[in-house]
Amino acid sequence: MTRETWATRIGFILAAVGSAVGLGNIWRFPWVAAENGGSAFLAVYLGIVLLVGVPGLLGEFVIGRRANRSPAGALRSLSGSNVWGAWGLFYVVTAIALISFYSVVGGWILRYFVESSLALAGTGPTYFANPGQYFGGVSAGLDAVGFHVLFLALTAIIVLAGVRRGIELGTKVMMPAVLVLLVGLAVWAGTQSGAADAYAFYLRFDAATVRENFFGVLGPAAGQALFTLSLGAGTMVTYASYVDEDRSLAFDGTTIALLNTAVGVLAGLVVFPLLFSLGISPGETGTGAGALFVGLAGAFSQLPGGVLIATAFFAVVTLAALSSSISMLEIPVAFLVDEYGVERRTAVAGVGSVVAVTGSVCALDPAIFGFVAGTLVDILLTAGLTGFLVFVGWVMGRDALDEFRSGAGGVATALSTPWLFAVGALLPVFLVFTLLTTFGMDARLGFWPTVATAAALAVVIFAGVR
Ligand code: TYR
Repeated sequence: MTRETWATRIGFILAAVGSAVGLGNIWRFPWVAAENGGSAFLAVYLGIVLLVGVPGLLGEFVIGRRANRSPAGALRSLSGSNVWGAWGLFYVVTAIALISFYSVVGGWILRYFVESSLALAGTGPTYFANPGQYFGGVSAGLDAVGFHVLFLALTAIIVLAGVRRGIELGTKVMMPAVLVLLVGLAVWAGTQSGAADAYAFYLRFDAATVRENFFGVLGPAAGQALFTLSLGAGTMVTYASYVDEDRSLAFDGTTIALLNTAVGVLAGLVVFPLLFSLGISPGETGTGAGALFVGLAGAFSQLPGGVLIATAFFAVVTLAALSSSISMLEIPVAFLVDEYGVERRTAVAGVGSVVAVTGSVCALDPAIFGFVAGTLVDILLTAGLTGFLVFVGWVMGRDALDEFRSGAGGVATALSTPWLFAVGALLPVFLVFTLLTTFGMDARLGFWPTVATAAALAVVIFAGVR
């Protein structure tokens, strides 16, 4: 059987944007930012998106398009080494960890969407009445398991339909809807009473805080940047493996990262005015998984037309989450299809059943959920991207340059050699050190001198070898 490819260029870009834009932009970003110093976080985060995210994204693209295989097969076939092939299994595990917690949150959101729609139609219970209590019910017990499975089933149906008729067609419908609704919501949010305060909170640049908090926010900022760009699990390797044209990966990658960042900023322009219109600043809602749900539902309950706004908002989040969860499920599915010739149907059913169970564990146990969503995923994605980049720099080398340049314009071609140094030497050093900060190592190591020395050494060694 011939391997599927994207039907159109815009199809690939929208699928990748669909993967990138998700709960990471709308749900995770506000509370990670609130936990890590607000706008200080935003500044560090934007820098990391440009300097680490985009080059990293291109690293994954180069592997995927070169190999036309999903991550495990790609690493083995490009290197000819079973050790790399075995490391490739890491990505299958990462993808399963990701979708296990992601489809739980997806389930909560689906429930909010369903109940807002019912309330809009005048038939549902008014779930806004006590937002805290309502969220407690949504996020616990069999209710949470049921909606997790439902969300997973929706994801599976799209993946089942294949690359063109499922993922490409689905994201071609979902992404424009997300963009239009989100812009509409942002405009509406701008008319609310709290908007000016919200913008002041969200967009102010506080240089002192950046300086004081730099070390503390580095790890979470890097984690968030990788998460939001869908890096480190192999989604972008897999999606690029369905690209069959010579077009500029650098152009596509930059477009995808910019669109994703724009949606993140836009989501803040919706979320923060809503919270502020109630007079709650994000710091006060507390942080953690549920804060945003409780805060927003509280806002919806008090605003004129709140049910309508709630329905539109949760529609956006549901679509954004779905277009991301399909890109997670596609990783293990493509692995089984590519490496073992398993039929797509069987692969989806098999992986889906596993995630139904692992996700239910997350849904039922808040401690496990918190560990997976907060710590484990950051560690796995950081380690995963490091693996890909070391591979691009040290194993692919010249081939990576060729692949990067194939279809690229003048600017991208000129940047290709610096890019290879970045992915082969600088970024792995950076990522390893952010991993260490996650484990609280920075103070002991004398952080920056060590990073600088290690980076310089890596560049010299890399230049010598290449
Ligand atoms: N980028 C997605 C979001 O922001 C999450 C995601 C992470 C999707 C890793 C895929 C992936 O491989 O919601």
